[in-house]
Amino acid sequence: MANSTSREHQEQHQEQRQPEIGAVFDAIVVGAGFGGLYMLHRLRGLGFTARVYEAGGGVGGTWYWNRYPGARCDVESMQYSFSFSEELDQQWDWSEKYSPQPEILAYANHVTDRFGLRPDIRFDTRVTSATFDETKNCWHVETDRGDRVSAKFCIMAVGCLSAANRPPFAGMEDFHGPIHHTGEWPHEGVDFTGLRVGVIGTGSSAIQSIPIIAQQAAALTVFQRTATYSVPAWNEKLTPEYRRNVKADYPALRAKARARPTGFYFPFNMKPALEATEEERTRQYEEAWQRGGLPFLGAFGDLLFEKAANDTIADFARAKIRGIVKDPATADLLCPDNVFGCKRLCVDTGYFETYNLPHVKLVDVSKTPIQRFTARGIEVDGKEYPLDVIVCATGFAAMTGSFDRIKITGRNGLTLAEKWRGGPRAYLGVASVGFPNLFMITGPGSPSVLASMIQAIEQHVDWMLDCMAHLRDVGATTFEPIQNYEDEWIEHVNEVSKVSLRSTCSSWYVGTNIAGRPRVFMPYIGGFPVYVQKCNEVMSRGFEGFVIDGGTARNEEPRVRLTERWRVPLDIDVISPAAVAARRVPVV
Ligand code: N01
Repeated sequence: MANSTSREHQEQHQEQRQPEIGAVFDAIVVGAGFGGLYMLHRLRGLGFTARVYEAGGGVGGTWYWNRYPGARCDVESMQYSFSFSEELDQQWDWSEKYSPQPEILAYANHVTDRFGLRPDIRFDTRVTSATFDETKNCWHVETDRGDRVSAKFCIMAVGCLSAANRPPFAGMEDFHGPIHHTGEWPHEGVDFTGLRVGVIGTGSSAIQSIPIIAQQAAALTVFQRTATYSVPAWNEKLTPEYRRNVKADYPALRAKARARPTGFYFPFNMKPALEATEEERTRQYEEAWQRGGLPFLGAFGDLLFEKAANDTIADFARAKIRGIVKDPATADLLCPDNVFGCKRLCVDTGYFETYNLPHVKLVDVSKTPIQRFTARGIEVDGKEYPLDVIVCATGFAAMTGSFDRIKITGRNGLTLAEKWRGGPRAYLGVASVGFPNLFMITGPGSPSVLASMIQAIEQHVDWMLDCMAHLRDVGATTFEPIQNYEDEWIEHVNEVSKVSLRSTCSSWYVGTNIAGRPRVFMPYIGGFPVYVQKCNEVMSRGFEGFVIDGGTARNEEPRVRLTERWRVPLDIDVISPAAVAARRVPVV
């Protein structure tokens, strides 16, 4: 497990450290979540010098910040983990099917120490700006601790869901009690015992935390703007025998996961729901419900493509809610009326059951929004709800918010924020025209949040390292996408999103969870293996679509191929939007 002594020593040392001025590295990495950690490991493995800056006091990214009660992964832990080291896979033991945040954070620390990564990371340090120097072909990076360093490559490992969305509710400053955001939870925890608690939001963070907060609070009021579908996790302790069985053939499981649109493996029924009888559908949904979790969406093959098929799973899920929640009026409010799985599906333990507790109330703020915070609570529709503490489970400025926090300036003084004003633009989601040698791990336009994040991270990092090693081999100075390739990719990302029902509702996938943001479907929904194949092709064609400049630079295949392990057969039989689009299957 994690070496806490070396960590404490390191954190203490960091507090006292002097700013680094003038240091030059091959690569600067922004963020020490899973993306930054794996990037650093690979950079070092290939002999690159690197500095990682991390705003938090430790590694882990999402799992460092999101310490709210009940936080846990909802991709099974034995898949929600790095796959690059078979020894690591064999040595680490996950305790639960969906392991809790402290255990995932311990894993991140374990990986950090096991691979000796900590010395290259500077904690409690937020990168404030990154500026491309067109005369020296390098990036100058500045931090809030006065560091001024430069590097040939700048790598954004800033995460997709890292910039907390704190809606500017009127009167926030008047509220007499604490206000916590789930994504920036106090490290010492929050004791809700005997308190009147208000939770704003009913997304994944709320759904995980509400049942636990309800156990402690004297009264809990949940302010719901949009009802959410949620499937039971049926979380459980993993037995040694289960772990042994998985580990006996771990590489095969990893390979199967890579062939899936989601980047993780679960049983998937190809049959379209609309071809099944009602009885067969109900049986299939019931079985899938009993297995629980995100794989519920694999009950039939057409659920995210055909509205009529989606209606059948939505009806089933609403009936489940009505079967659990005793008060019919509350059950009505909790029943979503949008497309099932359109917003990110939630996975819960006892969420709907919580509303049967006498001290838990649901307040609908869909038609009459939260008016203001008062000194003593929250006011909605002229009524004040008295509260001692407020939890904002209001989500994130997804995909681009963490880029927006850094002033990233490319060629001709153009900032990334300016370029992305109408929506993010990046070729393959890895790099953007006008920003040479800047890589984005799980950037917008890549599968990222629609795949298992750690697999998506590993594939991106491996691709980027093959690329960087090639640039070094040929003595190239810059690497940058070509405009029409970037444009075509963005067009493809948009086109393929229309094939899926996921693009039809308001959600953070399209940026509309926050007023004023452009509506653009940001992740690539074509399916993980489809995307991987595209990345492999681009590389095999000598980085087609990129300009490689300087030295003896050639657009040719790289010598180093970390990406070999990502060459999986394209499982076209598994329905993904790209597969559907390729076959021209008609969809709603
Ligand atoms: O955030 P969200 P989250 N007034 O955006 C509401 C991942 N994750 O932190 O739907 C009132 O989903 C908002 O309402 P609406 C996962 O990918 C994973 O919960 O916009 N309400 C919504 O109900 C997830 O999808 C896990 O109408 C307001 C809620 O706040 C993503 O992170 C666990 C409001 C925000 O929900 C984000 O999840 C946690 C306002 N002004 C998170 N503004 C796992 O299980 C917002 N809301 C692995």
